[in-house]
Amino acid sequence: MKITAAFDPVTRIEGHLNIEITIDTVNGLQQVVDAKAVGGLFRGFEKLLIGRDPRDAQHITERICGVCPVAHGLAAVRALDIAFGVSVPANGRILRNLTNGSNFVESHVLHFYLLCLPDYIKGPVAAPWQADWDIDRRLGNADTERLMRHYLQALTVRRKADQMTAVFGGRCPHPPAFVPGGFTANPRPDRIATFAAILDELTAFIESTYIPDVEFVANVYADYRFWGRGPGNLLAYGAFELDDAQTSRLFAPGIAWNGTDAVEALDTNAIHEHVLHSWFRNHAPAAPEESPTEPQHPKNGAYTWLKAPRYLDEPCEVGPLARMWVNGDYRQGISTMDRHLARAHEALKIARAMKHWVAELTPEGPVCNVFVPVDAAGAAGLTEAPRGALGHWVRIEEGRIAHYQVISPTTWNVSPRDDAGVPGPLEQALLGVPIENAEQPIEIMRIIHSFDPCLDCATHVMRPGKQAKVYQVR
Ligand code: NFE
Repeated sequence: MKITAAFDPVTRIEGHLNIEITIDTVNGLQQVVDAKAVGGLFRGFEKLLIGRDPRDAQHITERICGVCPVAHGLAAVRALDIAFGVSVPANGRILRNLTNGSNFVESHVLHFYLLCLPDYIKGPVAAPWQADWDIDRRLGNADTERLMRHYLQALTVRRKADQMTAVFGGRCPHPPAFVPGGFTANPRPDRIATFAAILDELTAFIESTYIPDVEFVANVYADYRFWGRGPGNLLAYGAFELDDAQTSRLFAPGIAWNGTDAVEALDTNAIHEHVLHSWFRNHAPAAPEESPTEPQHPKNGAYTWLKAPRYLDEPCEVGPLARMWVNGDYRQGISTMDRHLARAHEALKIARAMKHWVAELTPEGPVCNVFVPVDAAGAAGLTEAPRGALGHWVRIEEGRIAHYQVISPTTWNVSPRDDAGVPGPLEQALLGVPIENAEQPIEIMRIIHSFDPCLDCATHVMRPGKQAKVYQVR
């Protein structure tokens, strides 16, 4: 029997995501035969930036999200560095890296413990944290209790990581210290000491707790190394500049096709946005520097507010696994569990790098070069957010923002079908996944969560011809 189900909205993510799936029996096995990812909110920041002073861009775009504001501030000022033709002094570059790096650590710890772990352990049933589903949870009491203790520890770790972001960033979320030409915070010795001391604590947690916990769960649920692959194309813009010319980075940019080890150089001209299945006015695939943001709802054949970014017209996964793969740090596989493993090991790589960077700061040294706003320019600010490749494209005319386009990581991963009808990465990752109990399809949630989508809470499941069945998590 064919069953259509909708998770609306998906819980334990950020934002509003609805996943519609069709489950059918193929070769005697009940599995997902179709999936649609539906982004339920129109973002519209591109529209509200038009006509603004470009110097406001980082402060406004940081408000796109409370989880990854740092990366948006960084992408905005990277675009403005280029537009204004201003370089960044060493201190400014390092302070940007440290503030972004601490947000990565916070976000990765949040993701594993608070957003994903409840899919695998039987904790207390509490809405909307965990449903009373009778599903395959494979851990005994001792392991469950240990992981629950670590869950609680992770709350403190997150707070401390946010403190680190605020040490130089000024506050968290939405640190105001990002400016074109560098950063505004003075790396005073006391701030350096505070940052370094918290970093040591967090690094110890990643080494002794986070990585062993992810490896433990990945071993117990080893079958999830076979499920949730997606298209296998892994794309990274690169991030964490290591020199003042900004030519070498902790994570280099690149693209690996279909899970191969061969990494190609990235050509940003090959990025286009498709909107045939999105609630935007139809246009041919367009480069982000010129693609319009004209909402049209309802629209025939459209089902989401997310556009479909494509590289050389192909869907690509972005995120920790893509970065670690492109850089040769993790190549065990592409799957639900590989995403968790790559993310945890990435947290350690960044934490260890931050230890060096914080020692490279020159206390009281210059943090920012003087910039002069220009009347006309166009530029792209490409970087990495915790969830993957992030780009801001800006065009300035008569001293004001004439065009702005943001392609966030989740737009890559949770994109809909493109103009050729090819599903997005998450949609593809759900196809063929065996479902043990269509009433409680936990397999779907585990795969969705592995992408760490930023879109938000309660789950319903619907069947054709029947009223919406709402799973209220009480
Ligand atoms: Ni709202 Fe974000 C990250 C960005 S996801 S969390 O990481 O950019 O699209």
